[in-house]
Amino acid sequence: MYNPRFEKDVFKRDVRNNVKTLFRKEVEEATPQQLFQAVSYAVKEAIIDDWLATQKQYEKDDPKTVYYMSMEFLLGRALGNNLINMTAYKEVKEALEEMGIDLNVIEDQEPDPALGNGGLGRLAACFLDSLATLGYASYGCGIRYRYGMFKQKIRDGYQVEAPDNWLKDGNPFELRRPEYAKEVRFGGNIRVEYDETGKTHFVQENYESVMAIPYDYPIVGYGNHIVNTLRIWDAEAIVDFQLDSFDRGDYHKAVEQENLAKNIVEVLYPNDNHIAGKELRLKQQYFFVSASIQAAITKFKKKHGDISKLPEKVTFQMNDTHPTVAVAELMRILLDEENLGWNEAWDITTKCCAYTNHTIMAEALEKWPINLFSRLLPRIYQIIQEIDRRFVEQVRAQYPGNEEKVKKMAILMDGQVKMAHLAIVAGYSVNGVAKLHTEILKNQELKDFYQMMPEKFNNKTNGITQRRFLMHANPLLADWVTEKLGTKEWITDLSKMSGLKEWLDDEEALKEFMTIKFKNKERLAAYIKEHNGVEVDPRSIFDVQVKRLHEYKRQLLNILHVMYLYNQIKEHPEMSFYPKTYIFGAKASAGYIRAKEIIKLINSVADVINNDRSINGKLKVVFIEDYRVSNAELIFAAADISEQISTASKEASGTGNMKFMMNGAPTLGTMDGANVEIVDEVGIDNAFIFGLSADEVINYEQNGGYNPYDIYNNDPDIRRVVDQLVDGTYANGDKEMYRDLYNSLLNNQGGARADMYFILKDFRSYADAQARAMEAYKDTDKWAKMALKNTACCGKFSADRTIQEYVDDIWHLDHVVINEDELEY
Ligand code: H2P
Repeated sequence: MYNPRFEKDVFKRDVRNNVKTLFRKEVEEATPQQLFQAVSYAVKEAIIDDWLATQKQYEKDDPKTVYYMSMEFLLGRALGNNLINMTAYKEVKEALEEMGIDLNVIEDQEPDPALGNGGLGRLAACFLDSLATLGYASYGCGIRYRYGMFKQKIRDGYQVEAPDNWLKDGNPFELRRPEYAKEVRFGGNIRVEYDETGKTHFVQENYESVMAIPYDYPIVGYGNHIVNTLRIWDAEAIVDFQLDSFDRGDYHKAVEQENLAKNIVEVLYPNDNHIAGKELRLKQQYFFVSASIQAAITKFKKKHGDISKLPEKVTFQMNDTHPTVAVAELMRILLDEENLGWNEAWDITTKCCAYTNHTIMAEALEKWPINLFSRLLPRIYQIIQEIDRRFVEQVRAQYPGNEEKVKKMAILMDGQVKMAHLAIVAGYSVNGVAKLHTEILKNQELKDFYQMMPEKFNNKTNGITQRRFLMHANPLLADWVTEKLGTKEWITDLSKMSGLKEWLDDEEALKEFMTIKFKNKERLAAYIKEHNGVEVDPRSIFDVQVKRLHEYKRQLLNILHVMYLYNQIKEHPEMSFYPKTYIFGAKASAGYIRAKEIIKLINSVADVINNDRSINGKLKVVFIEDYRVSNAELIFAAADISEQISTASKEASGTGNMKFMMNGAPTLGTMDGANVEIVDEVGIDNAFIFGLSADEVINYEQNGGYNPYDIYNNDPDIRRVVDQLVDGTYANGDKEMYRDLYNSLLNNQGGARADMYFILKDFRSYADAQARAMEAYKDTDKWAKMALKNTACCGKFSADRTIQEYVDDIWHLDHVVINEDELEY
């Protein structure tokens, strides 16, 4: 362990002591879960020393700090990752082995903290890892949901949601910090008061409030002793008030306060790219934003006093529009508590807040009904009204007589508060998450804003952390990379991976590379056998699509194509066919009916195909239950082909695509999101690209779509597959089970165009790409080269690169170094 204080014997003693004090047991009697706790507390010991050292260094250097505000942090398990970043994984594994404990088994005891849905939340987690590793002061700010993302069970092919009680055994890594609690107020009314100088004061009355209690979670940087903090907030009823109420016999009010507190942090909304517009969600947003900003200001003032200097030391990055009330909350504090005038407060706010857009999906655009918003956040609403009034004035001044512009750009319009508009107007930076996405924002979605304030717009292509998604997920490959490069530098500088290109023509190296892939496929096959009871052949092509289930991500296209292949094999048993295993993993939002139908369809197709002995196991379909960070790590390492098949223009970036690439799986995908940049890096010959371009899609959309019957009527293979949705083939004779999917492909329904996501339109070109991939795989040497080329070209897609760009262009943070010699432990 890099921690100078670490000694194997001390560590072992700590583990033993922990087992004793926590559970009154000997190591030999402890359950794996108890051992996980004991080991984690021993690791935490070491982390705490560096955490303290980091705080001291920050105290001394006084660096500028980014507060990364996010409703979601999809962390995944901490133990293994912490050990990797402490450069202690192998030592600890060894120490535990000597005690008869298997670290892998222990790691499997940790619940996945799933405080996020998909890419957006996982990105936030990768960013924290990179910020710590690069030595930048940062806080992640979020919510300590009592229940994270639900656990998915598949029953009879259907998704069933079970609560994720991730805290039931306690969380060894977190720290409760009641000394930093903040009160957050909701509702009531605003009374205007004038003081003796005639100055106006706004006083919130008759409100309900809760106490926000922070829980700090260490974010360990790689090998640099930096430990940053993820601060997630829990809610508690305000005790004094409660007692007081009891005294007055106001039992009801006290119970209400309790309930308010309990409800706010109860559960993560399981919607991905879709906003349900529930009042509780707005409460959650204001709750964590208000607490985080109050805490940031308290911290700043303690050190600096002069609030006008805030932008020099603090920046708030809003991860999507979810935390956008931050803008108004900061204004409220500056106006009402710091007593600044509007202009000064606005000047500070617009130098402190920046916004990241993650999607152009219309259903993800956050708009709140004004009546709900103003009732819940009366003072915040007043402030937004004033921001809007001044902004609309500006629009009118710049575009005289153009009321169309005002309609399109105002923050308050048609009875709604438009959060993206607020974020753009108040933010000093607006960024998209991949080149193509940022261009679409500038030229389509946010065109009016781009024209008015082009200087705010910039691109920050997403990235992922190689520490988790290569080192931890794929230790065999990680070691091989280190050996071939002759250095470990890639761990903190992923551009070094390009050195692997030297081995592209080395037969021996290619063989080793593919042997590692094979071992990882065996590992995944064992997992599938254990969890699905399905036998899959690691020699078959593992073709993988794992991500949230969403129509635009087009899992339906994938499974329809599998149905097509199955028809082909049945019809032409003699045709040349390389055995394939199609692997899916996806959660659907609980209320997203069509997404759930698609899950059922995948499982039904799996059932039919996997049980058809006549095809000799040429084709298998597996739906991995409860896709989450921990099993994702196994899956990425084992994939041969990475399916990234969203309708072009719809996937802002994607980050799974990068994880597959890093682990040596070529992309089979559309020119969408970061796929475009992946192809730029790896070359078009090392990917399988198909389908409409973003421009073509947008063009069709602007002209009312296309007619899927043209395809259905003219392509018998496609027609057959579509008909199989309603002829009972995959539904035990039930012709209605998939009628809705069938209709969605062929018929306009209410507001929705037939085949909105161009599945039939792209089908042929997808099938061609699939065929090309299979041909390529048959040529083992060529394939190995292609796979290695993907790993060798993944350098750009490190979150370290992304974060450095945020630092250089948006945040302007100071780099902090902890000198090992000065550590006091
Ligand atoms: C979203 C986008 C992805 C993007 C990610 C991170 C919202 O993720 O759709 O394209 O890569 O943010 O910027 P997801 O759909 O997985 O929740």
